[in-house]
Amino acid sequence: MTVGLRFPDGFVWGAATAAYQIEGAARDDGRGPSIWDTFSRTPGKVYAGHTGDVACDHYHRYPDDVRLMSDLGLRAYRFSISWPRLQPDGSGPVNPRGLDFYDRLVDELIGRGIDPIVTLYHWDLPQSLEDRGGWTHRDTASWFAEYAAAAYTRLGDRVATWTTLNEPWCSAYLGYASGVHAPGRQDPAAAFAAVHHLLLGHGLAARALRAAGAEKVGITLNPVAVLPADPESEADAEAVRVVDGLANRIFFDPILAGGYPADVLEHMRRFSDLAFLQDGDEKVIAAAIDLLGINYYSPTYVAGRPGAPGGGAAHPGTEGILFLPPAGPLTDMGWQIEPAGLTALLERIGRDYPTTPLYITENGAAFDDKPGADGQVADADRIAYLDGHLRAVLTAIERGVDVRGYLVWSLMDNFEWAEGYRKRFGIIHVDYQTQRRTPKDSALWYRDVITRNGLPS
Ligand code: PNW
Repeated sequence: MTVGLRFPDGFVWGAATAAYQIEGAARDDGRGPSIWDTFSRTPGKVYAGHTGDVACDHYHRYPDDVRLMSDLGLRAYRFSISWPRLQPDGSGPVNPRGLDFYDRLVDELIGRGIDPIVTLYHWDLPQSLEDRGGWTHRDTASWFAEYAAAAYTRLGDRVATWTTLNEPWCSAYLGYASGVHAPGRQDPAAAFAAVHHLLLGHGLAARALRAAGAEKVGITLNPVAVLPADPESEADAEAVRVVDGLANRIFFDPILAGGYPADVLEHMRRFSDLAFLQDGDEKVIAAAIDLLGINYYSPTYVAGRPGAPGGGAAHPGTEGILFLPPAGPLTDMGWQIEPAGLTALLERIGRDYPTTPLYITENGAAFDDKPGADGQVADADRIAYLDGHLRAVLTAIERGVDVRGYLVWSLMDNFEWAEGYRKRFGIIHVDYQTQRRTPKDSALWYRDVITRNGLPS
């Protein structure tokens, strides 16, 4: 039976954001500093010295923003909770005024029939925890579980879906190995310790949420859609295996298959004595989950080439592997546009880890959008990107992969980490001078997709 361009009944349509990227109000109501405050205020780390101090001022404008979501017909909204709003020092007493904000936001969403999907950690570690070692320090995993329980206690009566981490690949490798993200450390051994403690934090938090009664618990990963430059080449297949281990199986296998793969342990041992890996950890990390969030933007092509420099500091131990430069049509991030990469990735996950329902928790594109003379933002390139990737999702579903929902990145233009405000991912345009929001053409197109539960053919 062909489903044409329609999605399965009950498919979840929504949009995603993250606290530090949109909230602003960095010093309001007792919020403590996070590693992204420190990093963005350090000269040279973020484009043009941009910070999240004001961002989209969503902290004050959330009722208007939720109204916009409702106008677009969103069924779900994925946002993250700022840990340092809840616990200014990262552990210990909870700041009730920080929780109040999320309480009001959740009520606003529910009042408009929009399902809240919470991300507990989208990269804004409390600075005082980084001062104690951050994710290289084992206790951070336990503090994270305490924070998760505190958030659940207040919001769990209204929020059904809880995800622990967003993209631990970025937190560990960009934060601790290449240093292009906060906290900006450059030490591969620290990055592997961070990988493990992030995973352990996920497992402990999942257990705490479950014990407290959470309906659905999950995690969001950004698996690298790694493809061989030459599908016939054995050397390229070997390069794929290495990069897939380092970027993907290092997360998938502990979470979904009971432990780290032997080849990945061996890879890590080249940089670390693995003293962080203790008896029983893998059992904690393998806590059952109800959903797996997948963030996809672009594929990565690799080739086995003796003497090639490898993928740089974010890919420790990949010397001898050539990471091909992006080719063909690119987004404003310089990322290659290739929807087939998403189908391939989903099919692979569906095959190797078949029992977990998948949600696309992020997919989208940055383009250099500007309002025209009529005030509208004509972003045909973004519509084409989203249309192509939704077709790719549909293809995977037709081939039997259990994909339950799609959340576009992002609801609105926002602080794009090291790129500051110069990269625009929103389906809603934000004028940062006036904080004026303008739904782009893609937002109106998306509203139509949601209404018909499918794509215009
Ligand atoms: C994701 N990379 O970040 C994040 O979850 C979002 O907060 C972010 O705004 C979005 O994608 C767009 O960048 C990534 O360098 C940042 O491979 C960098 C990379 C991947 C994902």
